[in-house]
Amino acid sequence: MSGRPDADAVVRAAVAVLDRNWTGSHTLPATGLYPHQWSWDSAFIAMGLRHRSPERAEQELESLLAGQWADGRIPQIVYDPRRDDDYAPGATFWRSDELPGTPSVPTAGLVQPPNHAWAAWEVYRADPDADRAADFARRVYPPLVAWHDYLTGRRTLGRSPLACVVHPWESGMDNSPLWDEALARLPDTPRHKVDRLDLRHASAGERPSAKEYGRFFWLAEQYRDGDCQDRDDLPFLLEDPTVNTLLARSELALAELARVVGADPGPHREHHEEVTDALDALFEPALGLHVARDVTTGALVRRATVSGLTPLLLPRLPRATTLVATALGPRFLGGGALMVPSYDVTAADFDAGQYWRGPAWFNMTWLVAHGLRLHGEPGTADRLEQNLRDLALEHDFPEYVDPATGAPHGTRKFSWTAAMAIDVAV
Ligand code: 2M8
Repeated sequence: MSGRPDADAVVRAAVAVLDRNWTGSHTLPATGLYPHQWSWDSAFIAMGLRHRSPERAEQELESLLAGQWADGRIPQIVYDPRRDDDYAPGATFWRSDELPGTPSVPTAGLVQPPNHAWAAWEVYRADPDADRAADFARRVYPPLVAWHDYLTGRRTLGRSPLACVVHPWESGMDNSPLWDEALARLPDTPRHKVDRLDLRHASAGERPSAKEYGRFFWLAEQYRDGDCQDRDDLPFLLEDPTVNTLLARSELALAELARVVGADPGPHREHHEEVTDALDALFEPALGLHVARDVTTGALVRRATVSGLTPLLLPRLPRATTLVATALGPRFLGGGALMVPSYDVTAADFDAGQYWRGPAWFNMTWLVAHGLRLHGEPGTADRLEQNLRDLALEHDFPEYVDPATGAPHGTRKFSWTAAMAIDVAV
């Protein structure tokens, strides 16, 4: 995609953002609002960093893996103890050091979507130093296998090969409408005082509501007080399309890494197929895309969100034609959106500025653009990527934007926005 006049300017500015947010071992999602290392952010960041510094991209992923638990989970957050007063819930909330099988660094007990093996494979491929790349592959393959084993062993709680999330934070799409009904069944009164430290850095209208935060904390408390054990009677248990799509996509990457390190790629390919097939149970014909399944009630959550478009990343997806039509149709891109809205623009409660309830996110647009290219829509993919990098540069790498106007929201100098912009500009 080289040759576009401002590609260099995009890359220069984006690299400056990633340099600014680099701590020496990992990249903060943004200074201020997110002062620790976040799991799926780091994998997206590595995807962009690999073009400028494969070595640093390797360090980014390995610094996250230093937070892995003995049961294989890669935590949602690896805390920087020096910044524990800057984000809630912090390390003192989780007290991970009191549990057996936890790493020496403090972490959250929850997880985030598994895009790591995919990122590791892309970083490996981008590293021109063959010896360094091979060493990296040898070091990261076993912990990445353990991570997938955790998800397929302990997290398949819905009598299906699909992995469950036990908290909205685990989906990465914290206040997505997919979680509304399940959250409504929960108390919003945690014992722990809900510190809204986030509101020092972002306006209340752009963040989850007080009620949502009450429920987020209550649920996190329940999970922590159960020693972060995964049981099929947890109060929040859902199968999410993006989590499982990234699991399936990452299994393909693990198959490639297995080849490199002399392991058997077969089981990864088989698991990829199994999850791809199982995702069909989340397909909702009336909406023309995948939705979440509430394991507690057994019901599908009938809301059209960007999560349900990401199965397009899977090469052998049976519903690909329908999903492409839905992506291009009135609920998402049909009205001329510049990037992919996080929620159905035709829904009565769509809100173009409210976090995961409408705005377009750079990581999700990047994922959907990949999927559209894979399934025969290169023109739309190119247009989305062009808008992605242009809006990123124009608005100082915002966290998310109004999908119709491109107006920026959330924090600025946001790392995965910069990383995605590099990836599409080089
Ligand atoms: C947002 O989530 C955190 C909790 O994990 C928060 O709101 O404080 C989400 O956008 C999530 O996807 C992202 O990983 C995280 C850090 O950028 O921020």
